[in-house]
Order: sequence, then C-alpha cells, then structure tokens
Amino acid sequence: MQEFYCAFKTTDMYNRPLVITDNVFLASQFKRIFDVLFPNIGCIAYAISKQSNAKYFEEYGIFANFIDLKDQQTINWMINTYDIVFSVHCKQIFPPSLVKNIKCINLHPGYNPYNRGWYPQVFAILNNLPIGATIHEIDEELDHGPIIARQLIEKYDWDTSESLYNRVQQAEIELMETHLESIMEGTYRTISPEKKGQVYLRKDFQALCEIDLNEKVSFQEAINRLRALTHGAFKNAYFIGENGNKNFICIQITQDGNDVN
Ligand code: 0FX
Repeated sequence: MQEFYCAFKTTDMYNRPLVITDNVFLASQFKRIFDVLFPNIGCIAYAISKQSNAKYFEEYGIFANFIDLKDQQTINWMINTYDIVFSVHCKQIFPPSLVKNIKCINLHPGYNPYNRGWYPQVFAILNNLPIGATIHEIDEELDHGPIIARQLIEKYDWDTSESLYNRVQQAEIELMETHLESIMEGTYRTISPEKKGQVYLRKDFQALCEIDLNEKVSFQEAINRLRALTHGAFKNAYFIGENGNKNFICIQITQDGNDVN
C-alpha cells in the first residue's frame, strides 16, 4: 500500500491547535492526552456546536466557545488564528474553504473506508462490516481523507450498538494516545483508503428505526436489526401500535446466565 508524508510539516511542531467537539467523554480524553504530551502548548482552544451544552465540558476543564462552521468570517478567523484543527466528534461538516487552507484532522468512530458517516457501529452490526476507529486528514468528502491510523476491533454476535460503541471509543482513545505526537509534529505518514466505502447518514439511521411489522426477514436479520438499534436508554427501534402510538423495542442478550451487555 502506498504511503504519503504529511504534506504541510516535516519537523516544526504545530503550536496553535483548535479542537472542535460535541462529545464530552472523548473531548475530556483528548484533553488528558494532549496536556500530558504537550504541557508547553498552553494555547490549545476548544469549540463546540450550538446544540452542545458548554457546562458539561466545563466539568472537565474544557472552556469552549460556540462555533458556526457555516459562517465564512468564522472560517477566515480560524485560518488566521490556528495552524491545526481537530474534529473530535464535531457534529458540523468542515467546509472546503476550511479544509483546503488549514490542516484538519478527524477522529472517526468507524474503520475507514467502511461505515463512513453516522453511527458506524450500527451499520457494522446490520451489514456485517468491519468496525474500529480511524484518525485521518479531512478532505472535502465525509470521513474520506488520507488515513493516518486506524484500528480494527472484534465484533461479536452478542454485541449491541452500545457494547460495540464502548469498545470503539476505547480504540479511539488508544489511537489518540499513540498518534497525537506525530500529528502535532507533522511527522506521520498516511495511506489512501482502499476504496470509496459506504456513507451512512442520520436519515439512514432514522429510517432503520421504524420496524414494519409486515416485513418478512429471517430471525438472524431481525435480531441483528434490534442489536444494531439497542443502545442504553435511547428509544431507537419502534413499531406503530394499533392505537397509532410508537412502541419502542430493544433487545437483551444473556449468555449462559450472564447479561453480556
Ligand atoms: O459523538 P458520536 O459518538 O458520533 C456521531 C457520529 O456517529 C460520528 O460519525 C460523527 N463524526 C460524530 C460527530 O457524531 O454521537 P453521539 O454521542 O450523538 O451518539 C453516540 C452513540 O449513541 C451513537 O453511536 C448511537 C447512540 N445513539 C445516540 C443517539 C443520540 C442512539 O442509539 N440513539 C440516539 O438517538
């Protein structure tokens, strides 16, 4: 597989990083790793999208401003102020005017190029696809750019979205721990995704949630669909009852007397 060197830097460190995130847990892990590796870079900045609650981030010492990536003035200001931008599960799309002018790095909860886009582990269970975590350069397409590092994880026939997602997050943290230094130093190499892969969007997930009681599927397909849509207390899968209400369903799998999820 062909390898490429980081295009912008060779030895000098990036020293004006911005992290855009909407995921409190991963942001706190990023901060923990970053602060240990780079105690001298005091000027790291964090930003969140307007649907996120700044208070949750403050509990981890992350004081973040709201950022709107649809605003071109904001993009210009970012390009002039920062030299590297990390997306740590940022819910906004990075526009071409941003990614073409500044190094942008994405932490993705899927194994690129499979399961690009929304809730990768859901579609990995549903379609029996590889799953893991990826760090990649951001280009103009969703979860598509040159891959800096990726880690496959096992998935099991008893996994639900939640149990698999927990292991994906663990892989994301391990990737950050291993590769943040070479990213900040610009000494990493990349590989190209071996194929286009499949992009899943929020609307694909929403469509999956409505169960048609007349749909004919095998037990295997039905169980897989419910495993893919079972994630803690989230009300995902449902069928419309006789009274027109949504009846939400999830699955619980027990192995030899043990609850595995
Ligand atoms: O932050 P995140 O884990 O990631 C999502 C996308 O999957 C990812 O591809 C994108 N880069 C990122 C910006 O947003 O999403 P979350 O914290 O909203 O949800 C975490 C998991 O919780 C999700 O994988 C499945 C589950 N979930 C979440 C919601 C809101 C559900 O099953 N149902 C839900 O309604």
